[in-house]
Amino acid sequence: MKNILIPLLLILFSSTAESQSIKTRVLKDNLFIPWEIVYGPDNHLWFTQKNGFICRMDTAGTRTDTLLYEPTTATIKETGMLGMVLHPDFIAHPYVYVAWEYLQMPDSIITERICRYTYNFAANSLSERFVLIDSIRGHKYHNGCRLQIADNKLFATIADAANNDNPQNVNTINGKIIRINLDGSIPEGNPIYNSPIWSWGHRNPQGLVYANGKLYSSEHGPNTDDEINIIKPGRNYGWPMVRGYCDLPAESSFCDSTEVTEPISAWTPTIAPCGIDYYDYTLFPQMKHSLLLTTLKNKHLYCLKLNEDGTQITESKIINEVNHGRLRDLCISPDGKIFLTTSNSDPNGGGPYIDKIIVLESAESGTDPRNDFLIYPNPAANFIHINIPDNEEKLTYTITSEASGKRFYKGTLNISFPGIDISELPTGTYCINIANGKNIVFSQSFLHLR
Ligand SMILES: [Ca+2]
Ligand SMILES: [Ca+2]
Repeated sequence: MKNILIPLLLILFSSTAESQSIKTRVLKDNLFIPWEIVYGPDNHLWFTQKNGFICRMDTAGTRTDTLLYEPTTATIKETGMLGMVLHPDFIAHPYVYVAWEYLQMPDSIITERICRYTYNFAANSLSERFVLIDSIRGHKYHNGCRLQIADNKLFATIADAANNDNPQNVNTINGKIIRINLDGSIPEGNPIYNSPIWSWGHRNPQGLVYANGKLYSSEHGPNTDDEINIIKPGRNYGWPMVRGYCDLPAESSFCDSTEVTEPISAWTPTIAPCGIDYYDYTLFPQMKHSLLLTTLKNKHLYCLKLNEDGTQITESKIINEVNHGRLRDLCISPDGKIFLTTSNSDPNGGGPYIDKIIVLESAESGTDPRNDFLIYPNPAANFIHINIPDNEEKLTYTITSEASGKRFYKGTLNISFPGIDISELPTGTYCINIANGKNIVFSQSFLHLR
């Protein structure tokens, strides 16, 4: 009996220790297809909406600001304000990269561009549009547009624009994944000289994440064979000659002659895979070292466990707690919470805006740490923003030099837009104290760089 009991107890113990139950919560409602969501270094959620908006929201969902609206955004079917990524050194280079479609006149041709905007911390807005690539052929279906930055290079998925001739033709960037410098120029080391093309043979890749030294993508197949691929330079991913694996006779001969790279996972029936991200946090230990994948058609969040070196998927699980219809994209906060966006509104914009941002939290966690004070950015250049909890009504602040103890500023916070212009402060380390009456309720150091 003893011999049986001990292994049983070990199994029970290890399963509870390795798994954390999940609760979902709606953070924001009444959105229109938030196509991309990014967790920013300012501890805010940045998201696009397909109808031309770029927005920024605190992680409690209490305040959402429109940073930019592009009125020329095309919104028919799959076009719109789509992929977005922030510069990896955002405080020094507050650049936001976005891929979107517009109608090129006079013939109303659906055209895609990738451009960069600059975030102004004081004004809390985006401006200074700088175009990196323009005149990419778009279509009402198949526009790709997922962006990712790795090694200071911008990767973008460019779909086939619903034309099967594109993916195997290296004279067009449609049906490709491209790699460019952060100023739009073509980097050295791309597989084709003076071309942004990094890989080809793609149909409509809708997810892209860099992790484990690898670039993973999700891709929509036709009526069969949705895929997860590991993207390598100069490789052919097969479309339209190959769907999924090289497993049919006609595919095999093409695969042998052109060295097609097969996916690491394929789904038939299709699931319509979309945004992907890499999870390696302790909050949900059951998801450690996995790709998380949102899907549109079958409306699930997938957890795809990777093998040790990240080259294979060893297990695919559906996160059953997520039940909010079609899922478009996700991001993960540094403390391991998962933020999802839905895609249930009519894509042409004709109906009500019913999309949401959902957060996955630990069901065991108690108080919500996000309803706390927070200052950002840190280091700060000209302006610091302050997150304040919902229930605060009147707060005062002081800013003192940590080196000399000299007090530089004091005042009353504007509760509806709490922030302080610090552009006149000398470079140095300061302490901000925030008080409610005579009680200091928050105190933190920050670095000011002029
Ligand atoms: Ca393929
Ligand atoms: Ca196949």
